[in-house]
Amino acid sequence: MASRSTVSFAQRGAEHPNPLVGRLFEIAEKKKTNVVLSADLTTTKELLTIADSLGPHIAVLKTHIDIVSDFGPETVQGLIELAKRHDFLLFEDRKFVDIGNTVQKQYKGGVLRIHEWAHIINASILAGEGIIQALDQTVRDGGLEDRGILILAEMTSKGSLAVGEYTRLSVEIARKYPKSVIGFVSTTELSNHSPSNTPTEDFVVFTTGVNISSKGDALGQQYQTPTTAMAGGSDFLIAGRGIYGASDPVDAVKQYQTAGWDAYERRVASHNGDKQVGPDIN
Ligand code: 5BU
Repeated sequence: MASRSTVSFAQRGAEHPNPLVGRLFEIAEKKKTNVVLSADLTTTKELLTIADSLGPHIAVLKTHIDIVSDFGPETVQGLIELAKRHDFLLFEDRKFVDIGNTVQKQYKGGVLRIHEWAHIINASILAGEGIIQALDQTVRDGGLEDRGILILAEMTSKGSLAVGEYTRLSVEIARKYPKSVIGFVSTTELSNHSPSNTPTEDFVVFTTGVNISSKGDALGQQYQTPTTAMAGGSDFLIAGRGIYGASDPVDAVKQYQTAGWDAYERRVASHNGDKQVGPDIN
């Protein structure tokens, strides 16, 4: 994969064949943020309250909708309304992992009806290519232009088995589904795992495990800072407890926004030979 990480989001959005990616980069440029809030709250009220207060500072809101204890139509309606009001995308971190036939039902149906409201979903290739084929089919047959899949190419938890050949195959499978696979959840850009001859290939890199003040938790989570993630080729920084768990979440999200955006601007500027962009703060 040719590296696109030093190209501006505006240019990448304008040149990208997938309209959802165009919209994502447009939102990021307009709001000057590449923060994805991992809103791992467990009641509808808490989820919608944090989405409303932090919405102006984020590009994407990531949910684990199955941990919301009082999930119902008002949960989804609230998320859709706030996404429109504050202009962010919705990403359900469902981590689909089953056979194709089952994931189609999990994506479209059940009580969660994820396909109806989540712009972005993610899936693991553990079950083989059929899972991506099945989700791709649902995305394309669903008649909705703004849906995209991220492949879980790496994970941030200690001892993760999503490494090496697994990661390389994630990239190869992604290339076969350009209409629906928009990128990866990975800790770095994956250009070295499987080089491509297509210079315009542009997978978006979402990086979890981002935290300014902690190195990890007691259950195996491992963190890096916004700056190291951006230096490694990340495009969008996914942060949860570092933001919503802070004593002042609005203040915290602004710190992540500034750190992420400054690092992005530095990356693009240094490639263009211009070093006069903001200090390296985190
Ligand atoms: P945290 O509070 O910033 O640690 O939350 C991280 C979120 O990202 C949480 O929702 C996880 O389920 C999610 N996550 C992760 O931490 N690591 C990964 O490799 C992947 C997802 Br994929």
